[in-house]
Amino acid sequence: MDKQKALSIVKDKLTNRRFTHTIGVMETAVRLAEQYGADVKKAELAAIFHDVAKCMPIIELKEIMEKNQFSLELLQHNKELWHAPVGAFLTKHEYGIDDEDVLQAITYHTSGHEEMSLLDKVIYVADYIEPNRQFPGVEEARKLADLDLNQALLYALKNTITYLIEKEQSVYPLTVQTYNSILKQVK
Ligand code: DGI
Ligand code: FE
Ligand code: FE
Ligand code: FE
Repeated sequence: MDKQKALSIVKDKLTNRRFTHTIGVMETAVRLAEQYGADVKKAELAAIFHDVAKCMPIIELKEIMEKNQFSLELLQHNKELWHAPVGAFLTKHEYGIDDEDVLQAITYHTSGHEEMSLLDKVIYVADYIEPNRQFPGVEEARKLADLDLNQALLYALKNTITYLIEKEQSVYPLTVQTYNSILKQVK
């Protein structure tokens, strides 16, 4: 699918603010893919679709998960996590993209997973540092991303987990497993 077609699909599904974020992720993902040698076209496509389910009502996300045998474990965890795998599902079944690398990067863009590919890492980090993001630590994450993708990823995971703990929110086990796995790759 070409870039303009993909963008026109997601524009329709997102608020203006979320679409602006998506453009930021796309541009950042392309830049990181070039820098670190990931597939630039796959990075662009995954970034465009990564939040396609983000603005759907929770009840619809839940329905899609229940009807399509998503893991019960995920249904019991925080709703914030649902849009990622559901987004990948829709990208495949509604929009016909069947590139497994792209679908995997979308599926795991919120939690990460233990064996992240270069493309998965590019999308995770691009989502975290895109230019419209504003939160404590984002400047540091951007600096790290210029130098070392794994260091940027580790920093993002550490910050996310710390933030969730400070707010007394549950941490999805896969998020912690991802942190442990990247820690090993960095040290
Ligand atoms: O969709 P975005 O806002 O662009 O970013 P995202 O998909 O990376 O994250 C969405 C939200 O998910 C964000 O508020 C942080 C939250 N999150 C990430 N990991 C976990 C999590 N929430 C819980 N409860 N547990 C996690 O492990
Ligand atoms: Fe997201
Ligand atoms: Fe993220
Ligand atoms: Fe996002």
